[in-house]
Amino acid sequence: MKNINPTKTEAWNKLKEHFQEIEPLHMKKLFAEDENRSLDLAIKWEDFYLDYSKNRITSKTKNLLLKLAEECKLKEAIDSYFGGEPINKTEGRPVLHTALRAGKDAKIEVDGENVMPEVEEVKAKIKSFTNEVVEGGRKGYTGSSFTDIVNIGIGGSDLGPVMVTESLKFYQNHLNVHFVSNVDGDHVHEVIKDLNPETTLFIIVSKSFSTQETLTNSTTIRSWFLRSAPQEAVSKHFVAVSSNVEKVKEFGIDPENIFPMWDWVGGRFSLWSAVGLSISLAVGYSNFEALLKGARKMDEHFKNTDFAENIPVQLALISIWYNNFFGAESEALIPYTQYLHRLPAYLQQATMESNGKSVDRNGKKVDYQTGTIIWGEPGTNSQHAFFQLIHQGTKLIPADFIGFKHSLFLDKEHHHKLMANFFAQTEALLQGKSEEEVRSELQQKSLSEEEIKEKVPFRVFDGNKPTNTILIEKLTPESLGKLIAMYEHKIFVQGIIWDIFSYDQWGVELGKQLASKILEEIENNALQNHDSSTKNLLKFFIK
Ligand code: G6Q
Repeated sequence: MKNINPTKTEAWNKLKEHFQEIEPLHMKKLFAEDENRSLDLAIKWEDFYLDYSKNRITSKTKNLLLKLAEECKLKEAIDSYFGGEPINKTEGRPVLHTALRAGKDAKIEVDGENVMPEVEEVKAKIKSFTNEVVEGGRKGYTGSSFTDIVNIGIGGSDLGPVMVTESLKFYQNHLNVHFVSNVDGDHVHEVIKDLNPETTLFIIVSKSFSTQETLTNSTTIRSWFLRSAPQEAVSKHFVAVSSNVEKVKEFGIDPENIFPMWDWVGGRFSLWSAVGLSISLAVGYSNFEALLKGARKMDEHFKNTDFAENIPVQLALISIWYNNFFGAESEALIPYTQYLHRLPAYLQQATMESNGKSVDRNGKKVDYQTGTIIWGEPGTNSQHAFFQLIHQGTKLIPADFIGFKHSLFLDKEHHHKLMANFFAQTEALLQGKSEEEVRSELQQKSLSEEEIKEKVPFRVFDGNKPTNTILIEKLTPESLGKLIAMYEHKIFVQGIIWDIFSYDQWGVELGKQLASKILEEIENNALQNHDSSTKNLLKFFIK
């Protein structure tokens, strides 16, 4: 991969000049001047309809952003990404979550060896295990079938599976799936308090098998389990997903019950691997396959489509436009379906852990903005919560609105109301409400001129607030796979253009190191040197 400082490109400098023209313009004017705008700035692909016309861009902006992608050698970088080159250079690994969904006919090499046979082998293991558990053939130590599954993992070994199982709840079978992640003992005790050890299956998910939270929770759960079950029952009730086979065996898990994963799959992109075992159990293997298929289709679209019509590329470039030229700091993600309520949390990790970097690929401090802050909640709930700030606050918050043409329970009355809000919000954000409009509304209420004058300023909406609308036919495992992969590739494109390494996460290490030192001090009641703030807090805690 080439290391190109984006701010030194010709396109960047032209974008800087172009920003001066665009910044004062209202999108209303852009729509009024061009009746084809909403068709030109939209992409229809499979069951997806992306409308990005409600953005503060013109065709010139689009062309300059495409030029930026070209100058930053995006095409070449995509080839390196899918081709298995070690693009995660600071950890010396390729980034191949795309191989997990590439299909059995693909050939993808790591160090000269095709990884696909191994990938397919693990998938076959996930399939047979899932079928045995779902159909009830696999039994617990007293001969009962499983009713409950507990996924024990954190970060990438938790957020993806939680988000997908929540998103696909409509497709869920009889198994109840629970997640334990936090080292907070109240989390694990709250989850296990109502579980029956005889009918519960535990999946320990830890790529490294050395994560404090996961090992602590697993040990607590195993002790709880052994209070009623004999030692030999552990092999029937505990399985693990890890790349550290030795450590899993040390924990006492039967080697038969280990689902391998690989160094070339990053934690936050691992739900497509055996890390997604809880997903497969919850919705059945065929739905898990459909999820992978959706992601594969998005991979193909991303790899093979001209950048001008390429969904992840367009989303990434528009986001760079706001982040680096408008100075926007965050992006909101508003799914208009309750099922996707964990998508913002999932994408917080995927986006912020990947692109929250301030050193470029040459090891130099950057002097431009990188990673955006992601946040959001489902609509319409969010409308009654933080939309005030998006509509009338001082900050520019570009937002993605994700909606579905069909609901799952087919309740038309609800769905029409939901979607009316979906369309109304992006329109309101675009149009705003002018002083004249507010005035005439108040005049109709027969208010005095003085009252009107006093009320007007608070009721005006500037509008001109950018949104992308992603309208999808229906929430299915396949469309969800496409949606997640779409954001994964958006993250990749941004990392390439910002000239940073998106696939490491050194920033999470320092806190971990300090925590293990402080833990020792707490346990031995022997405080070492700290800043006075930390010291006094620790004294208060220990006393
Ligand atoms: C993700 C990160 C991180 C990781 C967790 C859990 O990309 O690497 O969130 O997934 O720290 O790690 P283990 O799976 O090794 O327990």
